[in-house]
This record gives sequence, structure tokens and C-alpha cells, in this order.
Amino acid sequence: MAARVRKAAQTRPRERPVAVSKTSSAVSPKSGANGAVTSKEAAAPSKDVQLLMYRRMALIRRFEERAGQSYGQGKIAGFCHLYIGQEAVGVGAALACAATDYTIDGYREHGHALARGADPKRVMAELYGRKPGYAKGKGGSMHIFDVEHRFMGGYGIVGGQIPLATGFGWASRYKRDGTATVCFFGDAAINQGAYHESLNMASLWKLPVVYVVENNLYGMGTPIAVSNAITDFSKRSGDYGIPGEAVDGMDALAMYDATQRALARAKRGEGPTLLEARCYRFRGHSMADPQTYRTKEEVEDYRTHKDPLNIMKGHLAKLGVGDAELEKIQSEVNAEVDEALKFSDQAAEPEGQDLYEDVLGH
Ligand SMILES: Cc1ncc(C[n+]2csc(CCOP(=O)(O)OP(=O)(O)O)c2C)c(N)n1
Repeated sequence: MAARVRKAAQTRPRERPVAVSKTSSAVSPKSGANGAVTSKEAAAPSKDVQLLMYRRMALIRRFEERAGQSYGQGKIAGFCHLYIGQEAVGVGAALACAATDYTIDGYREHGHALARGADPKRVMAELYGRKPGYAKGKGGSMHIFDVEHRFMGGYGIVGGQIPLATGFGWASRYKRDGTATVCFFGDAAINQGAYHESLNMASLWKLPVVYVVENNLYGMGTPIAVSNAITDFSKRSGDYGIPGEAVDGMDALAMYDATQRALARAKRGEGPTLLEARCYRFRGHSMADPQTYRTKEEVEDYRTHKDPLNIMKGHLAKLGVGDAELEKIQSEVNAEVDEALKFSDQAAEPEGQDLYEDVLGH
């Protein structure tokens, strides 16, 4: 298994190799006064890691735009929840993880899988319902699962992944293997009973889990203030003795910094952290969403002033990365997505008898 994970940690050919630790978080900083790790103690990512952040965010953006088009052409069926606008959350957090750490997610997960390094060809093939897909074409958009990159799914039940993440945390502690789990979920999931049971247990047993609530201001089409007594989600961990922190979820560097500190804390045996990633989705809840619950001006305002790709471009400009280098990355990413579409168009569909395989119960 260790060899498989090491192999999976290698970046795909077009990605430049970066020095990310394979067995532990990039740093092992000491605690701040309140038990959390302070920003000053966490290491800033190198230029190579920041370039990789941009590449993965650009990949997710392009992949999802093209997936949206394919959905419109009827090549993708069922539900399809795009991650456009929230790329910085997944990528910032994923790159703070060691290759051996686990990430787990809900149904808006193509982006998270790609952020971890999943193969776009196999993610797209799954969306297309084709055999080489990550669930052999039988799971579709909500069920990407990439064990090689320790991406533990893709779940359609709101909040269903939260107790599973707690279980992964328990397993890490039981095996004392130095791994931790980052669990992503939408703001609507924070009102689930399973969230509270999970946080109670994780705190009691000091499990190495980082809970990341992606607050994109709406639970499907419901504004957060309509369904939450407290809309400052960073405070929703308080009763369990877990530190909570609000993070700018449109800024991959801010996400990287906060996740790295939370992972370091988890790996020191100090228990879970809740991160509230304040973000915005540029597209509807799913492809079927007419978006009558928000104004075009609001969406345009976020697109213009808070686009995570532009914010990342700003960080890279400070490191001397110019437009030409970014354009090169963009055209490589475009080619990679074109390849994924072609691959999926040509791939075989599952056959009748495939329905009887991978069935655990009857
Ligand atoms: C247990 C359960 N209840 C209801 C649903 C239907 N449902 C799907 S998404 C969703 C709202 C999710 O909102 P949020 O978590 O804020 O994520 P967003 O879609 O805004 O990213 C609901 C109620 C479900 N999938 N599972």
C-alpha cells in the first residue's frame, strides 16, 4: 500500500514536481496560545507549490466549464454540481495535505478529486458513465473515489461524509500512522445531527480530523440566514471544545495556511479543528438550478472582484510570474481537458452484467 501511495503521489507528466512532504504535513509547528497554530509558525508555500495551485485551479475551472457544456449536450446525465468559484478551497486545502492524508467530500466533488491529483480522464469518464471512470461508470458525478490519491469519495447524502471522516480519524489514531483527514461539506450539512455527534466524538478522542465547511452563502437556494440561527459558522464548533477559524475561501494561500496549521495540530494529537471557508459558487447549485434566489449583480460582483484564479494570479505576480507563464499553463490545462473529453467520448459504457459486480449486499 505504501508503495502504491508513493507512486500515486508522483505528479502527472505535465505537472512540475514539487517538494511536498510524503509522510507528514509540510511543517510541524508548535501551538499558539489558544492551542491552535499561529500563522507565523506555518511555512508559506514555495513558488513551485503556488504554481501548482494555479495549475490545479485552472484545471478545475476548465474541466467544470467543459463538463457543463457536455451536460447541455446530453452527454452527462443525472445531477451535476459544479465547483466553479470555490476552487481555492479545495486546492489550498489539498496541497496542504501530505500524500498519505485522506480527503473526503459530498456531492460537489469533481473539483476536490482533481485538487488531490486525480486523473481528469477518469473523472470525466465517470461523469459520462463510461467504464474507465473512477466508479466504473456506475456512480456518475456524485461518486468519484480515488484510493490512490486518498480521495475517499463523493457522497450524495448531505453530511453523510462527516461521520465517515470521523471514522477515518479514529483509524489514523488507532494505527498511529501519522495521517489525518480533511473533510469538506457544504453549509447546509452543519445543521445535520451527524455533524454534532461527529464533532463531539472527534473532540473527546482528539481525532486528527480537519472539518472544512464551505460557506457559499446558500444551502441549495436558501440563503444561510433563513436556515441558520448563527451564520458565523466558525463558531459552530465551540460547544465541543474545538477551535474554529474563518478563512477567506476565495484565496488558496489563506486556505493552505489554515489547513496546514490545523493538520499540524491534528498530527500532534491535539484533536480536530473546524475551518469555515467563506466562499461563493459562481454557478447554480446544480445544472438544473434557475438561480432565482440571487441577483445577477451579486454573482457578477464576486466574479469581478473575488475570482480565486485572479487572486492566485496576484500572488504569483509578486513572485515574478508573468502572463506568458500563466498562459502556457492555461493552454496545457485546456489540452488536458480536451484529451479527457475525447477519452470519455470514445470509452465503452458498462455492460449489463457489470451491474452485478461490486455489489456488496442483496
Ligand atoms: C440528507 C439529505 N437531505 C436532503 C438532500 C437534498 N439536498 C441536496 S443538496 C442540498 C442542500 C445543500 O446545500 P449546501 O450544503 O449549502 O451546499 P451547496 O449546494 O450550497 O454547495 C439538499 C437539501 C440530500 N441530498 N441529502
